[in-house]
This record gives sequence, structure tokens and C-alpha cells, in this order.
Amino acid sequence: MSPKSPADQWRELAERELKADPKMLNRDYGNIAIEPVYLGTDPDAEIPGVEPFTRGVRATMYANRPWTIRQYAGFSTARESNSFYRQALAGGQKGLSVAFDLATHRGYDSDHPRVIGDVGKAGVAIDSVEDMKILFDQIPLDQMSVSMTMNGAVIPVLAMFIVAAEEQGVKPDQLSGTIQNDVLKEFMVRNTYIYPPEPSMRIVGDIIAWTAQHAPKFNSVSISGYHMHEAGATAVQELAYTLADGMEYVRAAMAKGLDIDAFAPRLSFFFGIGMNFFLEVAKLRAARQLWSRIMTDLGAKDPRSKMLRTHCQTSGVSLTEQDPHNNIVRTTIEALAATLGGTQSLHTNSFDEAIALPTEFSSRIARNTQLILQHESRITDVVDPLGGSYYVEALTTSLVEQASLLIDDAEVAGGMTRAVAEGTPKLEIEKAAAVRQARVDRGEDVIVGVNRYRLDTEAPLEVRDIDNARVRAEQVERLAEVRRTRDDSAVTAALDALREYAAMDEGNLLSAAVNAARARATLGEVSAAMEDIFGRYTATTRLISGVYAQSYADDPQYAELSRRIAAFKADRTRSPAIFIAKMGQDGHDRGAKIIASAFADLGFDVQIGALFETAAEVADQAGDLRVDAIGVSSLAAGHKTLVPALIDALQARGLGHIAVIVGGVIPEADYDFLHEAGVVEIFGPGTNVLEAAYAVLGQIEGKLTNK
Ligand code: MLC
Ligand code: 5AD
Repeated sequence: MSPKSPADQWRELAERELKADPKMLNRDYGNIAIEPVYLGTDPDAEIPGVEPFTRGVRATMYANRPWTIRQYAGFSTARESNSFYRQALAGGQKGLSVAFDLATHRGYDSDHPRVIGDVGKAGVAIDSVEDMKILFDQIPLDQMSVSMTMNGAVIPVLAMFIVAAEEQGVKPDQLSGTIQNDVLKEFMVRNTYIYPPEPSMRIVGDIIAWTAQHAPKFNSVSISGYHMHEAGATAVQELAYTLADGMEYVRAAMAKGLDIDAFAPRLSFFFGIGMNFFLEVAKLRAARQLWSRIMTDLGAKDPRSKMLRTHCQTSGVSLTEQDPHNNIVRTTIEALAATLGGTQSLHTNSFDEAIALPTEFSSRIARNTQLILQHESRITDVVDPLGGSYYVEALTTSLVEQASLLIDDAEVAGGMTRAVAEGTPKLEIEKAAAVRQARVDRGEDVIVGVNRYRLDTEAPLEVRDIDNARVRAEQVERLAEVRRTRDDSAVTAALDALREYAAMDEGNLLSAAVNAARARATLGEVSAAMEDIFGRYTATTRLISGVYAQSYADDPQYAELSRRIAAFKADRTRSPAIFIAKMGQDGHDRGAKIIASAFADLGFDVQIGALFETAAEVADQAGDLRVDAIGVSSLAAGHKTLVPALIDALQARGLGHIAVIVGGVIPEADYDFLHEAGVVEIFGPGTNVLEAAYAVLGQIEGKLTNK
């Protein structure tokens, strides 16, 4: 028997996907007939829907079913987020994606003293099943696929979702959706871990095991490169570390005795898509090819286990605070790369990304960007239209080669759990980020409206502001109501059982947490029960050094600044000293790390605090270290609560002379508020690091002269 031609192979698969004749996919542009797929003349050419899936995981791809428009969103209370979701679905969105606030991520109830600035800010506040039920009110969970970005407090959140569905009459096996549950990248870049790496990996494994058994349509992990991308990783790093993380989860699940083909079809992925158009297209193609090979090597037999299905999000870090409507154009280009790369699901960022959470208006434009691609651009007519492009194929091959080398390195080092605990991938990503920042600051990489073609004056932009105090008050009230109306003995018994599972290293933590959620244990209580056994993880902060000094080796401005700092040192027999602080539950530390390492290269005495500190803790350290300035980095909208709290704490300790500087995502509208509170400098996104250093040095010198 002669082997089937590529065209016949494709047709057979396509018929199965369509349950009909693939001819129905044939479109035309007037007199120009369009085939649903172009396979070329090479009999060995790759076919979409066939291993190693370089051309896509489905034979028919978008010609049959377009990608899922899945906008990541959540803010304030469950009620407000629910109304936002329903409006988005009415406006053409197809799947949900929940953004939780940072208190929830880190396992704290809204009434916990450490989260005063975080409740309802960067996402929706969820404390109990009651909140979860409101979040999905009038959204049938047997029909709507729901992604939940949760990693730290993944056990209570997934448990509450399961119970909320149950109380809608929906069984676990009817649930479709995704839980992020990717803790390794939290230790690397995203920083919303709770427990140390080892028990965290057990949690990942328990969730994979539970869903494989009870919720077979639910994707148990969303193995994420997105956050590496956002932290400054190169495409090769993003690919390699993400797939290496995936291998680690496969091994963790197999170590529980699961058969690889019983869970691997429900592992999913998540990548960031930036402005390097063809490279990003090739990155998704390379990812699929690599994963298929990796899974074959790990023993998978079912082709579905070897399919890399992915969500993509356009890149936040590529967007600018300056001339923000340009971001609509950037997002469109990135969305096009994600879809021509063959993503299954997509979030397009709103143009106000670098300033605040999206408004109704900016999120409508972001959603419409995808609707226009799907309905107007005709890119969905043909499967993998870029397959066979000499350039794209060559880029794909190069990425596969380079990423394979890095994956091998991680394997030789003992796997990602170990590499992550040692911190090497994190440092490598930070190095790449610093190199990129220096290129931007020096104008070698152009960003329109930031380091070229900058406007003299920016028009004011309407932004979403969340009344954090009101949200918190509402949450605290509902928490009290939940605690008042539940059977406390049932809660205690369920939490004791959970604690025992954690201590014994036996039993499934998720199944114990479902019982606790049913009894109305709160998120904080479920999380704390596990923390009693596992402990809470504190990362050690390490700084890279020398990248800035090297990038600026021949730069006169840099040399001038170094000279001024040297003169400061000669005068006062010490260097100007700055403490870089992260307060609240905001773990975005790319900016803080870049500033810290650049300032240190310049000659500042730089101390960097731990993540997740309170205002009082920062003030105490700044006093002990006798610094001249504190640089607060804020990206999760806590600044209006936390910065005044810090200034009060400094005053109370007689440290009012310390200059307080704020950097990060700060809406222009908040500048006056912060200045009145006593902040001396504010640096938004797109700030040139050298200019920031000049300004900070000026402030320090000014304060010392006045003293
Ligand atoms: C798809 N289907 C087809 C088809 N294409 N059937 C026939 N022919 C075709 N051409 C079928 C699929 O097999 C599937 O059914 C169903 O249609 C849905 O398609 P899908 O491709 O699986 O899409 P979706 O359900 O949207 O799932 C995409 C996913 C999933 C697998 C990538 O994991 C997902 O939705 N992820 C989203 C993650 C997310 O939103 N993350 C936000 C992170 S934000 P079946 O039966 O096979 O399932 C963040 C920021 C931060 O992290 O830091 O806070
Ligand atoms: N709503 C909408 N988008 C959000 N993002 C983060 N939180 C939210 C939210 N609550 C987006 C931003 C950010 C990325 C991590 O996710 O684009 O860059």
C-alpha cells in the first residue's frame, strides 16, 4: 500500500474535525479560489494537526473554529466584576479569564492587616464561596469556559470554584476551563508564591491528579512563559524555561503514579507576544514542535498528550504610558503574530495598560481588535498561512535549536525545581532585561513616543480608579456574615483534615479543600491551614551587576554622573544611599531590580528590601540603614494607600529627612496627591534610568545641603 499523500492525510483529519466534507471550508475572493490549507509539493512537508504540530494542533484551525477571545479581567468586588464579564460576553467575548487581587493570590482574606493597599485593586477580591458564586452569577458554568489565573492560593480558589459550580447544579466533569497552577514561574518571575518550592510542587501534582480523575475537560495547568517575557526574557529563554517547567510538572504527576496519557492532554500553555513580529510567530511554532518531541521522549503515546495548546497575551511591557493610543497599534500587531502563530485563545491588552486597569472604553477597543481580526481581516480563512515561509521556517529552526540547548542545561542542572530554587534562571532573565533597558535608554532600540518622536505635552487620559477602602469595607462585612452564619465545628473539622493531609504527605489537598470550602471556610483559613504545615516562603534577593556599566562604557552622561557620585563620596566619605522598597502584595520586581542594579553600577549604595513589606517594616529598615532616599516601586495600584503610610511611618520615627521617590505604574492624576503627601520625585513607565539617577542624586544633595 502506498503511503497516504499529505493532502489525503489532511482531508481525513479535517473530515473528523468538521464531521463533514472539508470542501465546505473552501472560500473565494471573487474569482480567486482559496483552499483551506496549502501543503506545498514536498511529500514530507508538515501537515497541520499532525505531529510534531509545528503548523498547528488542529487540521482545520481557525477555518473551522476561530481562537477564543478571552480577555483577562477582574477588579473591585465580585459583583462589579460579574457585571463587567456579562457586558464583555454580550460584546463578543467568548471565554472568561479571572484576574484576582493580590491579597487573594497570596492567601490572605480581605481583612488581613498585610493587604490594606491591595484589596480589589489589581483584580477581584474573593474571600469565600459566597464571593465566587456572585462572580459567576447568571453565567452557566457547564457552558462557559473559565480560566483562573491563580498559583499561590490555587487550592482554596479552585475548591471554591468547584463548590460554586456545584451549587449552580454543575458537576466537576462538566467544567471546562483552566487553572494557571504554574508555581515554578512564580519563584522565577511572578512572585505570588506562598509555600516553599517542594510543597508547592506537591500542590501542582494534587491538582493534576484530582482534575484528571474528576474534571477531565478542565485544563489542570497553564504553563506560562508570559511572565518571563514580561520580566524581560528573550524568546529563547521564554521557550526553554517554560517547556522545562512543563517537563517538571509531567514528572511530578507521574511520580504520583499517574499514567502520562491520563493527564497530559489537559496540560496547557501560555505565552507572551511582543513586537518582534516574525520571531513571535516562529516562537509558537517552535514551542509546539519542541513539546511534541519532549512528550514523545517522556513516553506519551496519545497524540493529544503531545499537542501544545496555548493561550497568548499581547505584551504589557511593550506598551507605553506616553502617547498611549499608539498602544492600540502595537496590540494589533502582536495579536496578529499570536494568531498567525496558531494560538488557541488570546487576550489583547488595553491601551491604558501602562497607566491603570482598563476602562469600559479601552477594554472594548481591545476586544474589538480581536473581533475585527476574526470577522474582517480574513486571516481565519486559511490554516497556518505563514507555514512554508523561508524566513519563518528558518527562525523556527533556530529557536528550536537554541531553546533545546538551554533546556538541556536546565536538565543537567537537575531540573527546573532545583534551578529555580537556586535562582539561576531568574538572574539570567534579569540580565536580559537590563540589557534591553540599556538599549532603550541609549536609543538603540526605538520606542515611538518614548525615546523618539516624543510629544511635548500629553493629553490627559481618563483612567479607572478603584476605591480600595470601600471595596475592603464591603469584603470585611461579607466575611463577617459568612463567619456568623456557618457551622464553626464543621469548618474546624474540615480544616483539621486538610492540615493532616498536608502533614502526612498523603491524601489529595484539593479534595480536602473542597470540603472546607463547602463548609464556608474562607480563603485565608484554607491557606493558613496549609501554611501551618508548609510554612511561608521568603525569597532571597540577589542583584546582577555590571550590565549597565558595560552598556554605558563609552557614554559621556554616564561618566559625568559617575564623577558626581565619586565627588559626593570624596566630600562625605560615603556614597549616596538608597533603599529600594516593594510594599504590599505587589510582586512585580523587574523595575525595582533594574533601578537597583543600574544605581549600584553608578556608585550609589543600594539596598533592596524583600518583597511584600509593610510601610512600618520599610521605615524601620531605612532608619537602620541610614539611607538618604527610599525608592518605592509600585505596579499594582497600591501607591495611594501605601506611600502616605510610609511617609507617616518615617515621620513617626523622626526620619522625615529621607527623600521618598516613587516609580512604576502611577496615573498622572495621582501625581498631585503623592506630591502633597511628601513624595519628591515620581517616575512613570518609560523613564530613562540615567535621568532618574540624576534626579535622585539632585534630591539627595538638596536635602543634605538644607539640613
Ligand atoms: C478547537 N476545537 C476544535 C477546533 N479548534 N474542534 C474542531 N476543529 C477545530 N479547528 C475544539 C477544542 O478541541 C476544544 O474542545 C474546544 O474546541 C475549545 O477550543 P480550545 O482550542 O481548547 O480553546 P479554549 O477552550 O479557549 O482553551 C484554550 C487553552 C486553555 C487550551 C489554551 O488552557 C485556555 O483557555 N487558557 C487560557 C488561559 C488564560 O486565560 N490565562 C490568563 C493569564 S493572564 P475540547 O473538547 O478538546 O476541549 C496572567 C496575567 C497575570 O497570567 O500575571 O496576572
Ligand atoms: N484586568 C485586566 N488586565 C489585567 N492585567 C493584569 N491585571 C489585570 C486586570 N485586573 C494584565 C496586564 C498585565 C498582565 C499581567 O495582565 O496586561 O500586564
